[in-house]
Amino acid sequence: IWKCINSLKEAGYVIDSVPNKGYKLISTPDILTYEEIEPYLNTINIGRKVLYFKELDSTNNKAKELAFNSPEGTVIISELQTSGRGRLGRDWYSPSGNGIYMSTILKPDVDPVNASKITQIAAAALCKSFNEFGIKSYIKWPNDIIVNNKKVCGILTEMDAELNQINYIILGVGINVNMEKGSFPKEINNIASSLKIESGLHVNRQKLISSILNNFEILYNEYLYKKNISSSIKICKENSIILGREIKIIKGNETLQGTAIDIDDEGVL
Ligand code: BT5
Repeated sequence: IWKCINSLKEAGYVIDSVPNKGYKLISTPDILTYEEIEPYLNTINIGRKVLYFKELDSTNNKAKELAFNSPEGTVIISELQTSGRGRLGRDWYSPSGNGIYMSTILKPDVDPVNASKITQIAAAALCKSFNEFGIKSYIKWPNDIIVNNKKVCGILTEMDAELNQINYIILGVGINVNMEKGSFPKEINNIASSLKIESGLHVNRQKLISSILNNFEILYNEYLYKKNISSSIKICKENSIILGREIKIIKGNETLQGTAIDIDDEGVL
C-alpha cells in the first residue's frame, strides 16, 4: 500500500496519513487520465480508452501512429505539444497545464468524401459543451470556436483513406482553457483567448473533456446510424458567427467575397 500511495503522491494526489489509522485522500490533481475523466463520462465507445502523455509533438501524430491498432473512440491527450498543428501547416500554440490537446481515433464506415462532416459534428459538440459551462460560444465555419470574437478552440480533422473507404479519421481538438490574460505569444495575442479569460471562470478540464466526448458521441452516432448530421448542422447554424455576414474566403491564391447565407445539410457553406 505504501508503494501505491507514494506513486499516487508523485502523480499529484494529496494524501494524508495517520499512523495506525490509514490514509485520507485530500485532493486529486488536475490531470487528464482516464481515471479522472471516467466519473463524468456517459459514452459507450468514445473516450473509453484514453492515452495520456505529459508531452508529445502533436496528439494527431501520435493518434496516426496508433490508429490501425486502436479501437474506435481511443483518445490521445497531451499536457503539452511541441509541434501542435493547425491546418495547412500552421502552428497551434500548446503550452502545458492549462489547455486541452486531444485527438480521437474514428473509423466510420462511410465514403471518404464525408470526412469533413466530422469537423461539423465536433464543432457542434464543442459549442454545446462550452454553452453547458455557461460560456456562450460561436462557430466560425468550418473549424474555429469563438468566444467574444476571440478564438478559443480549433479543430484539425485528418484522414487516411483508400479510394472509397476510410481507414481512419483523426479528430484533433485544441482548446485554450485556463490560460491567463497576456500569456499568449504576441503573434496571436489579438486573435486568441481562453475560456477563463473570457468567462472569468476556472474551468475543470476533466469535466469539460467528458462533456465534449459525451456530446460528440450522441451527434456522431446520429451520423453513423441515421446517416445524417441534421442535429449537428442545426447547432452549427444556430451558433454560427458568420451566417448573414459579409465574409472573405481565401482559397489558395483565390479570394471570394460575399454574404454567408447558409450551411447546407451536408455541412457545406
Ligand atoms: C486550427 O487550425 O484551428 C486547428 C487547431 C487544432 C489543434 C489541435 S491540438 C490537438 C491536435 N494536435 C495537433 O497537432 N493539432 C490538433 P487553423 O484554422 O489553421 O488555425 C491555426 C491558426 O490559429 C494559427 O495560424 C494562429 O493564427 C492561430 N492559433 C495558433 N495557436 C492558437 C491558439 N492556441 N489559440 C488560438 N489561436 C491559435
